[in-house]
Amino acid sequence: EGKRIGIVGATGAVGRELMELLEARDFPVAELRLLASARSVGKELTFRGESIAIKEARPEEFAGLDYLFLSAGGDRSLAMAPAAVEAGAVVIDNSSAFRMDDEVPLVVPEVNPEALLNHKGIIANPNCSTAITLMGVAPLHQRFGLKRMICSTYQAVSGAGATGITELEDGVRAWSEGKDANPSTFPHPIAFNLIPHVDKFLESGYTKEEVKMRNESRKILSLPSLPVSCTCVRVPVFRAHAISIFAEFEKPVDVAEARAAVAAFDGAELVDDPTNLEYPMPLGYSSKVACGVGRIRRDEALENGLAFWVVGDQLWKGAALNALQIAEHLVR
Ligand code: A2P
Ligand code: 11C
Repeated sequence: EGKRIGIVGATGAVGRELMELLEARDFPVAELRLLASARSVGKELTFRGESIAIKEARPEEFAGLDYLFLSAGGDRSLAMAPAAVEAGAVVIDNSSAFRMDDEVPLVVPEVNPEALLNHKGIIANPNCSTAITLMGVAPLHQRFGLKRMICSTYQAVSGAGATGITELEDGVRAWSEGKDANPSTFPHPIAFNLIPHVDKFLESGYTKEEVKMRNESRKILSLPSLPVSCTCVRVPVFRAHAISIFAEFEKPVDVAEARAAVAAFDGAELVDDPTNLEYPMPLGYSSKVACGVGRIRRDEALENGLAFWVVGDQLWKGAALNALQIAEHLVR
């Protein structure tokens, strides 16, 4: 039976990928309402060959919806989710607004699908770096029991939305023409650079993005006191995040068993053949459903430790795909 679907943020980087995935994955859509800011009224987008007019996201538009995907930033989620639940829709929220709310499940379907059973109308989609990181961490946690995690992210510009993508394109063009970059989305030029700063700085010296990695990993893995330390870095890559992870486990680790656990995990792909120069990279993991895991080796600084590398599409597993997989689970 077809579902009535709404997308708030349909014109954004994540919203457009969500439309593509709804079509490509044959989600049973009976009606699609595309919602954005008043600026987009008058524009149209195409879904299954049909043109759909964009409307302003207002509570009246939520009536009769089965599922509403929110992808227009945390403030819009806070303002709109209660009205959508009131109207009877299940809200799948891509922002950080509700993720740490005890009443709201925070779900990566391959990792903690059981959390979906207890939703009260709002389900949170994790931060992109966290979701992708956990696609490598979860199979190893299931096998060896995670005790501690230290990581550095290499985050694509798509994480900052459509303007992040154009800012990298503009920066590359400016460089090739011998001109100065003119950053506005990022705090510094992003082309040919690395910026160790994603989201706002906190008193502790960590950024909000780094704290999301800690808090969201704890919630999704049901490990409320897991020690996590993270440095998040913006890199000049278009749409796939990569994460270097050092993890300590309860049980003695074995690299062959770790590789087998990753290879058997739904949604993860083992790409780990250094002698043939095979390891996952952002170019190979853009517009790809699976996340790649490789460089698995014994960590020499931790007890029962493994070092490894995970790559996944920020706009897909980090956002639109994970959100859609949540809806697919609920429909099943
Ligand atoms: P619009 O295109 O009308 O500004 P991105 O993450 O790529 O930056 O996209 C942000 C998305 O959030 C866009 O679809 C944008 O719509 C939408 N958006 C921004 N502000 C609002 C708002 N006040 N109400 C609804 N949607 C909004
Ligand atoms: C980035 N991870 O790459 C961010 C974007 O909490 O959903 C997503 C922020 C969030 O900039």
